[in-house]
Amino acid sequence: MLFWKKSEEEKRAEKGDKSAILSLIEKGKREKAIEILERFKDNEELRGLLFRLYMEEGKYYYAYQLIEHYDPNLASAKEKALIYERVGELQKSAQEYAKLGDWESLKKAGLLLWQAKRHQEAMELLERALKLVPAIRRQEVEEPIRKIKEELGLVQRESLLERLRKGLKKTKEAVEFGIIFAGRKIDEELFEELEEKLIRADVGSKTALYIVEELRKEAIRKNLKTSDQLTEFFKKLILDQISRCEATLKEPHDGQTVYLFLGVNGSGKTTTIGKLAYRFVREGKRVLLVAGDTFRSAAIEQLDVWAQRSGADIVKKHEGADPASVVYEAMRKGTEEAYHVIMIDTAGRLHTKEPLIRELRKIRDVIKRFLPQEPTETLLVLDATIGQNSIQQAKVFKEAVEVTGIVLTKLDGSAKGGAILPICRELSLPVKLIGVGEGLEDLQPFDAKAFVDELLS
Ligand SMILES: Nc1nc2c(ncn2[C@@H]2O[C@H](COP(=O)(O)OP(=O)(O)OP(=O)(O)O)[C@@H](O)[C@H]2O)c(=O)[nH]1
Ligand SMILES: [Mg+2]
Repeated sequence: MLFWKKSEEEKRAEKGDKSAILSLIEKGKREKAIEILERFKDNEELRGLLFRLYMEEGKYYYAYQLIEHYDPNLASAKEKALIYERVGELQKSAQEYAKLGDWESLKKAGLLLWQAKRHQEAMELLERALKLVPAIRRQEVEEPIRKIKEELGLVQRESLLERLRKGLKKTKEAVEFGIIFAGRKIDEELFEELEEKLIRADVGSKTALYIVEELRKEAIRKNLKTSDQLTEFFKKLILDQISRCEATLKEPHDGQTVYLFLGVNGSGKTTTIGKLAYRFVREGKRVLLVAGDTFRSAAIEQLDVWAQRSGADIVKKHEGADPASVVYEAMRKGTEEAYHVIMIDTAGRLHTKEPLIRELRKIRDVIKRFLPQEPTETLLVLDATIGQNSIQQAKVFKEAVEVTGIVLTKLDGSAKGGAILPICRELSLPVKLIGVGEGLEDLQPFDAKAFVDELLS
């Protein structure tokens, strides 16, 4: 009886009976409903229904065909903005966002036009957004404006080196190598002072002693009189310690590239993901952020803000959700919708060591179930302000999963930049990125030579 009723209903639906089609949808037979509705695109009412289904199912390209070839009035400005964006019609999308008029839509429109290389129009929209944006979110609009001005040559671009210089300011002020090596007499006092400064910069006492000993020997060997004659040798000693840790981030490859981020609370994982997302989106990649840190709702919200700032998409669940299930959903979406880059944020509560290790392994296994070769990078994020103390933390993460590199954050806020020496030696992991500030562009590759040159300039 039931079976008969069902097929009767389907028969009516097949003939374009709206209530029968609605009933199919209600029963979850959405694909069937879509298949039927596609034969009735000329019927205004059914076309509207088909459009709704396309939108709900995320079939933007089909929705796009409907509004382009049948009826532009099917979609609201907001829907059109989304559809055009998804099919890569950046200018059209921007036009629709601009119509909405609120600051976030204006910003979005500006970013899209910028991506479409229409700098002047992008600036105009962003300037409009700037007039409406609440004070605490102002930076989100100011940053792209500054960037566009840089690209247009209207303002001087801040170089990597300048940012690194700012980033190492605190460590430099604490050690003042410049003064020590400014032609002072070579004597015991000099070596003692140098050793103390090296320790203050957190290079570790053993390394400090080793470096000073080597300098002493060199001074005797070459009968040197003033400290400036030791500068190059000192640089070389430091460089010897850190150059083997220099490595660059593996860039996104064809297909989906997954980056997994580990690290204790507050080390800078979410911020680093945000900065990288910003870079990848600017390079034209589709980026998916994954809120795998479900421990605090604030952590999820923070990643959400970064997704908006950078123009990436996000997969998130409620606070307390199983992180591996968030990752599962993200991997499904990421592979089905062919995102280029998937970046996974995780929680790092060290006081629960065993559960933490289990959780991280579970996340890794979920990734591998979808993409056996991934993650391309598993990055351990360490906070430079706690210097050498981060080494112990790092070991727990290394025990959990295979770490491919370190991101050393907050160098700008730290006088312990020297900790990079013991970090490099004891963890035997390459340093792939360094964080030198809170801005979108304050993340850079680790260039050992530039690092040492800056520290000693
Ligand atoms: N000055 C400076 N601050 C940074 C840098 N990287 C991160 N921060 C700041 O450090 C704080 C913590 O960063 P998050 O990205 O929230 O750290 P997290 O690892 O995600 O922390 P939880 O989500 O609490 O586990 C934030 O206030 C960031 O703005 C950096 O390179 N320089
Ligand atoms: Mg976080």
